[in-house]
Amino acid sequence: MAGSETRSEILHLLQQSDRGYVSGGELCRALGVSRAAVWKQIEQLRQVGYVIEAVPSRGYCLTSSPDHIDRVTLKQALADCRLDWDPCFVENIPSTNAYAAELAEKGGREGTVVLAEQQSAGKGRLGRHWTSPPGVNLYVSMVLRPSIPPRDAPQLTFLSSVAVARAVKEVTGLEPKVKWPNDILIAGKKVAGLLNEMSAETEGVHHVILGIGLNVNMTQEQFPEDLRYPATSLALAAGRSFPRQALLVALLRHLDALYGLYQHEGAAPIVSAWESWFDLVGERIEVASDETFQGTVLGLAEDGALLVRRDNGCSERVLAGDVRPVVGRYP
Ligand code: BT5
Repeated sequence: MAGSETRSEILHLLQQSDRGYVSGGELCRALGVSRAAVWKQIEQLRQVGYVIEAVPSRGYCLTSSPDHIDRVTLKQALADCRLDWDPCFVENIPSTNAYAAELAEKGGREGTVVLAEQQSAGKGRLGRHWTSPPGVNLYVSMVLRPSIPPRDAPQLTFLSSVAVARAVKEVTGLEPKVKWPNDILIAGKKVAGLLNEMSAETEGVHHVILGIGLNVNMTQEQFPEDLRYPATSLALAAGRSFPRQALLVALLRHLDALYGLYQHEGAAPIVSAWESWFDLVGERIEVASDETFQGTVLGLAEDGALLVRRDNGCSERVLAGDVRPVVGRYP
């Protein structure tokens, strides 16, 4: 059993114990590891913020936890999902997307989920950086292997946007909006960014990595000053903190359901679900793509293009770029 699995099992046993204390011997027997291994993992749990008392002849007792994501209870909460989600936890890596792609290249199966406490080189689009402080947010990447042509892969960005919006609304009661192509906003401020990356040949997709960064309990001081757009976290927007695990469970469950819908019915229901979280149809926006121009938003095409009517009356399909409303919808 790997160290992280032993740690997760120890935590689970301590959390489940109705007597409060679990003896070192019981932990060794339950996990089939040595006392030294148990002690080492208890020390590691303490280092990441768990308060675990050790009382001679009684054992270990968990008295306080940080906002932790627990593998065992996460798996239980996802047990009835269509996909067999397989979470893989890491403390600190450059990027969950890069690591998930590495796993996928080595044959990692659909449903592999990489989750990090922090990222040292979190990736945005076009080589941009995603600020990823430890312990407060969700940094998560999923491996999917859809049977679709490469040109359809952008549809999955809209699928994950809807999953994030639904999860945020369900767990926090806040009213998120989606922004084309890959942002989730609350009151006009960016609370989540999505980065989907694909490996494909002409005939088909090998895998798609769905990367999601959701600012959960991040404080104002943790944001850099030079952000492209105003940003927020769920905690800043609501004035209270939220458990990351509940958000992750909701996110994966919505993703599971939407992916099933996508596989059975195609992009149409995903596009209309996305449009229901989008508040710029009929609004004037500025598009920064190959060129910069203004126009009125018509909606989203099934391939993920944003449909915009230019001032000269021509309709434009915008496939990549950034948009912002011309008048004050966003701060
Ligand atoms: C995105 O790019 O919004 C995609 C972000 C995807 C991050 C996730 S985290 C898990 C997975 N693993 C990765 O390595 N990445 C994914 P883009 O639209 O290019 O926006 C990037 C811009 O957002 C930056 O240039 C900053 O201005 C701003 N930004 C950076 N960190 C932010 C944060 N935590 N919250 C809000 N805005 C941020």
